[in-house]
Amino acid sequence: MKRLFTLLILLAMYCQSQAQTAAIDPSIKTSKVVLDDFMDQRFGMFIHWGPVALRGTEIGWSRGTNVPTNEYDNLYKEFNPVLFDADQWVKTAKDAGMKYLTITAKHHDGFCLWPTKYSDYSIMNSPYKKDIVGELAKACKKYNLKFCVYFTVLDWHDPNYPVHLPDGKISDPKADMNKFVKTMKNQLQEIVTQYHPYMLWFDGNWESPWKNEYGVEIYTFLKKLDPKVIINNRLGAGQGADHPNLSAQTIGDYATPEQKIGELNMNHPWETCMTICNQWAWKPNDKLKTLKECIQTLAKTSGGNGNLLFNVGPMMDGRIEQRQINRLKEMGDWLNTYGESVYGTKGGPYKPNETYAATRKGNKIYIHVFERKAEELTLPALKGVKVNKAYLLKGSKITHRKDATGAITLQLPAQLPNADDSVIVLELNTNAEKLPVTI
Ligand code: JFZ
Repeated sequence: MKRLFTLLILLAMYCQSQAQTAAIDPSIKTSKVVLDDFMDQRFGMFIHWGPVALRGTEIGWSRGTNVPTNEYDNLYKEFNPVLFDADQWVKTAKDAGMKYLTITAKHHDGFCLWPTKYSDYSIMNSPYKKDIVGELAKACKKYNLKFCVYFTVLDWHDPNYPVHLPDGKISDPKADMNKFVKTMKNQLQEIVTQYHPYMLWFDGNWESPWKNEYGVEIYTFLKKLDPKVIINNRLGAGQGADHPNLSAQTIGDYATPEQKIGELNMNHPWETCMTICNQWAWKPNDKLKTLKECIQTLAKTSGGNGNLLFNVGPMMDGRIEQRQINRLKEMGDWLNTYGESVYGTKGGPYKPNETYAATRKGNKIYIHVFERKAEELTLPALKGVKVNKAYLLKGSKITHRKDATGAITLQLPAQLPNADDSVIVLELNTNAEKLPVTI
């Protein structure tokens, strides 16, 4: 009995020590001030790029599936994107109203877009031989965009990582995860010290070789290099393809719902990543989202208190497709008029729906009206709130009334000024940011 008791105590102590190694020291976690600044940006550009653009198939995932492994792994020998112009990409993002940019420095296929000392499989051994990551970092500085880096956790190309194909099956007994993590740290050190990213976007943490301890180790390592660097929530082990939630145990600073708009959350930061077409990497004739879809996606992410990281896949010659540049510019034009209702706002107090989304700042609520379903739009009651004034953003006055239940009814103009999202401002007698969320 006594022995069993001792055993149980030892077991409990062991479990606790395990839990401690797999948690981050709260004192090194990214501060709220830094994360609030990140969430004020609201809109960024994601870029998935690499030698795979020569085939037009999906980055990483087409290696060993659509494209034979050996062929895929040799594409870099032909990768010569002579029309790559970092200023052009960053200007495209800037003109779209984007405030940050995230480049796949290394995706699951293992190819490095910067001259790393720790792998031969990099841009320096392609015919192009220019530091893509460095050029983008420089251009972002020039145009005042925050520069961010995507870095894969799994690497199907690295012999030290035990999985070599997208099927996730362990195939390599010679692999050595300790060496793999060491290389990862070395490469991240290069990235953080040379390019000073604002944020690091990890991915590929769902395969069995990856352990929470590695995530803690990497997070801690990065925070020593740069206490301010922001880190997404795909660095801990064991999550699936979707990463909508955060908890105290999460290794990372913000949630990353993928290819869907995150749910409204006033408590923790999140960023939806979504493609402008269907594929992350460039695909010829890929289906481009309509301007309506693009703008309403941005309005609904803002309305849910989240950011939108909107992805383009540049072509093999180094250019972003003109039709994508045009679409992004149209978003920028909309933001030129309506940006006040997006940047630096909070989501809510109403949850986004198919007809409208709401954002708020100070004593203002911005109602993003997607559709004129009727002559009037009725919004649920807000307790103790009086609307002093209602008007179209950059436009004329809107007639409004409050009924006995407190519901707010807005008289819509015969035609909404913008076909995709017209914004109505409600000026309140109180701070809108303090209101509880309602439906
Ligand atoms: C991941 C990447 O795999 C993808 O290539 C892209 O970079 C995106 C932003 O993030 O998306 C996933 C992650 C996991 C699965 C599918 C897509 N999965 O487990 O099927």
